[in-house]
Amino acid sequence: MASGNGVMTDQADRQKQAVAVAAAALVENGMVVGLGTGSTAAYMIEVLGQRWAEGLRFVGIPTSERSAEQARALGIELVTFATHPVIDLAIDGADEVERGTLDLIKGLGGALFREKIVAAAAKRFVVVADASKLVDHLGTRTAVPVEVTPFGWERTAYQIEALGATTVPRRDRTGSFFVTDGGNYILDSNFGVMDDPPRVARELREVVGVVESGFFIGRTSEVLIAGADGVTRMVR
Ligand code: ABF
Repeated sequence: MASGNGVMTDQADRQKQAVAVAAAALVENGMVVGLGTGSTAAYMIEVLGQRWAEGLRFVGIPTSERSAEQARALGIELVTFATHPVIDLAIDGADEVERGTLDLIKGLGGALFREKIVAAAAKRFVVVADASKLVDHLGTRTAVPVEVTPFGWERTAYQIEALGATTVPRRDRTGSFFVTDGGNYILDSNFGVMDDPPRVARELREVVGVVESGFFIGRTSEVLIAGADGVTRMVR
């Protein structure tokens, strides 16, 4: 018999699968599709793989090496910005979704920089998440991942702390610095619950050494949220 946690995990997985199916249904023949990262996006790529096998034809731009590998293994054709600088539809997960604005914190999976380039290139940016990610104010559940250059990261951390955060350099399983696909470090920067995330995002952008932050402000077209009662669509 499954443990309490096992039951919760099964339920969360079912919700992620439901939202993945709803998101994958938005993909049409001929589209350029941004392929997100994370467990919800992975379910979505899996469904797209099934649709590809049934004859759907589109091209994908992945947000991480992980998603690229998964898509390639499913036979999905991948392209780059060199030939496809505009994305029709990008679908990605999130760590927090703010109810009123649909602004996001992303990057707990470590792919925030590529994810942001893909979201910025997309005509339509759809977020897939389970109901636990919905918050009234960003900063409720998670710190803000901030990708920084390895050179001078301590100074960059000092400056982020001067903005009111506590920072923790992200480590991998072996205790070494977690290194992003872009070769950078991540500082998980805890600002607490924020009443003005756009201001914090702007201030972070001014810090030398910051490559990108996990704030996705004003970028979301819609959010598909999976809950016990099915999939709910929230539009900005
Ligand atoms: C990516 O994966 C990230 O930006 C976010 O950190 C994470 C969400 O993963 P999951 O769907 O597994 O919660 O989308």
